[in-house]
Amino acid sequence: MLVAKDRPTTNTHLLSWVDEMAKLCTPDRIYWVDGSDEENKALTEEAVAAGVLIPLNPQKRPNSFYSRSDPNDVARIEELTFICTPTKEEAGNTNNWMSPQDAYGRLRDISRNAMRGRTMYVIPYIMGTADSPFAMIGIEITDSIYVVLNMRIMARIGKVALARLGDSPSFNRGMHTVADLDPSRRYICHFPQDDTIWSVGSGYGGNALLGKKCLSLRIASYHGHNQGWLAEHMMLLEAESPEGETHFVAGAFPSASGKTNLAMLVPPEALGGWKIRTIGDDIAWMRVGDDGRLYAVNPEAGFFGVAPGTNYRTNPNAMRMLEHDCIFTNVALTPDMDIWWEGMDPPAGDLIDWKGKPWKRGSKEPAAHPNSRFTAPMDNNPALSRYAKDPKGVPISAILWGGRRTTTVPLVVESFNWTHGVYLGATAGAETTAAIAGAVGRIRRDPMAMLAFIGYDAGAYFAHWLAMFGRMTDPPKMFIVNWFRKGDDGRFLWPGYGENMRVLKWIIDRSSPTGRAGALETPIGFVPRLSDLDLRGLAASTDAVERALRVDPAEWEKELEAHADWFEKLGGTVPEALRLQRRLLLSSLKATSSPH
Ligand code: OXD
Ligand code: MN
Repeated sequence: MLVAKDRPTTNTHLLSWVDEMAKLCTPDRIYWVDGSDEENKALTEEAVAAGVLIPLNPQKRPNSFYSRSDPNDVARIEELTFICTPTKEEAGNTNNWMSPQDAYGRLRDISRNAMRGRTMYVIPYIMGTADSPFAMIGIEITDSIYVVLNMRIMARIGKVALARLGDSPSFNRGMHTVADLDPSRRYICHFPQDDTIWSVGSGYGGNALLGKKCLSLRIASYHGHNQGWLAEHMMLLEAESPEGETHFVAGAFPSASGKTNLAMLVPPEALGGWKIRTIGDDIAWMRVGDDGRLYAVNPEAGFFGVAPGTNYRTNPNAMRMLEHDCIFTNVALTPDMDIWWEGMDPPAGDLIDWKGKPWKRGSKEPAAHPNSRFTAPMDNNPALSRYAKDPKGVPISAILWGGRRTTTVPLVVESFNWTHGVYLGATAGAETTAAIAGAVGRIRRDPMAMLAFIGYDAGAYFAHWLAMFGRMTDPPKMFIVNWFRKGDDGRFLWPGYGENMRVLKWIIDRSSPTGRAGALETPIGFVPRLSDLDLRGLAASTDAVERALRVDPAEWEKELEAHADWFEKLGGTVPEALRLQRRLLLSSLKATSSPH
């Protein structure tokens, strides 16, 4: 058992807040996390002794551990996630709202004595590298050792954060307790004005690792709006062409739609030597640089990715990344204490499923939970970009809005201009996935993949995106991409994964100042013709690719009508420029597709 250390800071703001929380939660002991390797070893041993972590086979997966969450606590819970601003209008129509007074009252009630018999861990952490001018400091208080060990992978924690904080009052206050894991007493509350997060009743990643969705997206987007920058749900990649040119691409995709795979893509050999390297797989903070370009950093230090579907064919870099020093949550276990999930080669024998029950080969129930996860240090990634830790970030040439749509949306569309690009992001849609509790397979609008993460009013967020244009002299181009369109036979029209490099190549060519690739102008944007894509060595039929690229006027008329409902739902703050953009698209679609 680690003993409580002396308080490692003289920061009175921090000390008095920790005292206040300790008085409320009455833990048996308080432990300040220092982030050292010795500490990690001791905490890991403690977690193993407590049964929170199960060591995996050290021959197969050295220094890696397995964890199961409570079966009622396996995903982010959007119904119980709140933005607690003084007025409901500030939170807007896409967020759940509670008044700060009401929320603090409930949270205090649930947290009162919630840590009795437990340790209160205090985790100082930095999102961003310690030397980055854009880094943000948070302190997470938690009673979950699992959270401490995961935060260690996902952020820079301990002494380094306290050193940077010094005596400043400027840090995010993140209070987390698993309490009694009762779903009816589960709240994830954000107080943007107070720079405070309070999460109770859940130990699941996105609800409990407060540096990630809560701070780096919801709270950060609120700061970004006030301060003139963007906090986005985006992967970031470096693409090096065979000629040695480097380009940086950002992509917002809904949860569980392949951001990690895209950021680690292995290009097909037929394309002659492209290289993709990862900067980030989930979050990008973007600011305008002195040269008028948009610069992005990944504030995270690791990857908290969806495990099922990851295999040597879909993402070989991820499989290598997961070979050691990882934590796996809610996957299945093999008899020799290794991990397994759906999408891997069939297991040699029977398994133990994510609930800890025996699982027979061929069983219809999934062995791994569909939202089971790996937590992997960034440095494990064999394709990590040398720019991944660049404190000032990388200049972005192109922004992708990823849909997850089986119909209507072509493989790729380039926007006519910035306003149209923002429109495409604001209306992007997705079929729901297992990363969010609730129905799977329904279409929902997921603007900029930020529906669950905008920390303020969505209309104001769109206006902020529009306004960012005025700050740049060399803005990135914007595109929608959709790897998920299906043919009438229900099969995907585009093979995806590594082959997406062909789409990226077109995007990069379209975004470069010399504009090397051609396109067809359609009423909804520029779409590549078959001959504009490099399809050398592609296994898919050109007929399928053609269908993946098609703009169907009837489908788009319906789509644009549906956008009106969406804007209606968002309310009066949707910028006029986007409403007019919709009407313009619809009118020109009708005008150009009606027979004479
Ligand atoms: C995630 C998510 O965990 O988007 O990254 O849900
Ligand atoms: Mn995400």
